[in-house]
Amino acid sequence: MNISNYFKKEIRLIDSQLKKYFGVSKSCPKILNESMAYSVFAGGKRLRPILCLAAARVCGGSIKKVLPTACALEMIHTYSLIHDDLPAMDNDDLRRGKPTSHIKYGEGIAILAGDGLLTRAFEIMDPMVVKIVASAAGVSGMIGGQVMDLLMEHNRCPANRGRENVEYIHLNKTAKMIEVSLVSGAVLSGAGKRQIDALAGYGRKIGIAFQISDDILDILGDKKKLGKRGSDADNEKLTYPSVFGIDASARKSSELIQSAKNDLKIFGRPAVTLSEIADFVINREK
Ligand code: GRG
Repeated sequence: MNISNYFKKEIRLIDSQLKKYFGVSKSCPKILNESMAYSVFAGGKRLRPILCLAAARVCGGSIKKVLPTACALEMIHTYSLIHDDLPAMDNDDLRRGKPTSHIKYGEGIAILAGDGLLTRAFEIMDPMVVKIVASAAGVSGMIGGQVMDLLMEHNRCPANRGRENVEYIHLNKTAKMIEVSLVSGAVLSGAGKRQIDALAGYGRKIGIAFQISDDILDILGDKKKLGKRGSDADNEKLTYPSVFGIDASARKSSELIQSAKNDLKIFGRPAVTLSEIADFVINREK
């Protein structure tokens, strides 16, 4: 099966499970349920749940067991995007080709939709991985990275700290959630240390490469395909291209992908899908 058909099949599986979490509930206000579902089903690539399931597949795990955690990772990711788009953060009005949550529902509901998705995620994920996911999403992970991203806006990064700070941002804001998507799939599949370490290394590297390619797409990408306007320049963000230039950034992301693919060697032939996902990370148009 080619990679695009593989993605389509996995997205169908993930979406059919995700839908189960957004049925009508007497205790959850209708507008909250609607706003959470609006962003979750706005057409994301589902990269994190796809990686979680791919790790389970390569480790011989049960998809049924891992699927709720895969959905929880997508909920955390979607919460982060809703909050990232708020006026106090990146102030974006378009995401996944649709008006952002605060444009559609107002700021208060958008903040609460994000909060709702984050807490619901911890309700549905497997208790075995709560700690590692919380750590990747938390203050020494995605939130820490986002804080540094915010602090460094409007060219506030000292010239001699560009490399150190952009590496911190990419690792924490983006790569740790991608890494934990793989590690949680492996842990829930009973993988051994060697397998977990290999998937962690692969995840961290494709995660950094993913954010570098996001930075490049923000400059060069087709905004229609991306479904967002690209606000890095307006916000004078500290990005890979702003520190190293576009060519060196593209070279760095290719090197990371090559090295990530080397980490898969211990799995042999069954890791071919993960290897193709790594290529997708830097060849994608959205
Ligand atoms: C706690 C107030 C508060 C805010 C947290 C942590 C955070 C806000 C925002 C982080 C946003 C973030 C992780 C941005 C960078 C990651 C990135 C490249 C996101 C886009 O991911 P894709 O391309 O999106 O996978 P789709 O739409 O395909 O799911």
